[in-house]
Amino acid sequence: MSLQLYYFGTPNGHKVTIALEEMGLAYQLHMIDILRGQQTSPEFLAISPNGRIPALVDDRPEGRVVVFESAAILQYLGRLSGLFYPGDEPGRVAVDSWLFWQMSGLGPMLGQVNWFARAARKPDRDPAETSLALHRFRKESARLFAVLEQQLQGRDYICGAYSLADMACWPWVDKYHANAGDLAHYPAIASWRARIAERPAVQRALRVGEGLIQHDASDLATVFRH
Ligand SMILES: N[C@@H](CCC(=O)N[C@@H](CS)C(=O)NCC(=O)O)C(=O)O
Repeated sequence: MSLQLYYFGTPNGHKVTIALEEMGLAYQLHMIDILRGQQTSPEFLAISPNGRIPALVDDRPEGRVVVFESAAILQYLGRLSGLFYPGDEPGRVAVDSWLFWQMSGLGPMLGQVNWFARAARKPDRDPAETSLALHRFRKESARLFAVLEQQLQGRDYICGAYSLADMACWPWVDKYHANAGDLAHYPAIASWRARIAERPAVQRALRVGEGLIQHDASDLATVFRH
């Protein structure tokens, strides 16, 4: 099998399993247990120099392709399959714009809310430090949700037809929408979220790797120690 996915079950990992399942591409799964530090092993860093999942290797007859950064992986799979990534320039640029929006804004902001919310619960943290950070990242998350809500007016999917842009944004919105406030304030996002959740490929994608790794509370304490 030529496609090898290096993966852990987080929103950035789910983007890629959603794309692979939607496109019907066969792949071999390599679990990278980020709660136990496997993302820092020399073997993984040789594939993903930034030490983050996901990463993808494609052994092609003309040479090995190695891709890290989830949006770069989605674009690669879109070009490979010819699916969910328009062939015309205006359509492709629109999908790229929302992919970059997710990578630079939506994902990092929702992720920072998670981090600071956890930090705020620790007794040794300065509450002023965490509350200012939480205020900033929650506010920016809410602003980004308002942008997405506007984009979804009169559209079932972000760029009209279901695309890589939805695959990138959906796992973050699905799991962490509470970081941006009450989803009831964003009815178009709520319907979009439910519409995509019904897709069989998405449901399969979320189950990938299920049960392969067992964790306990001490693993979580390790990853959130800093
Ligand atoms: N911009 C990267 C972010 C990847 C990323 O942050 N991955 C997380 C899991 S969602 C990770 O590997 N974390 C390991 C760590 O923090 O050491 C992408 O979209 O691929």
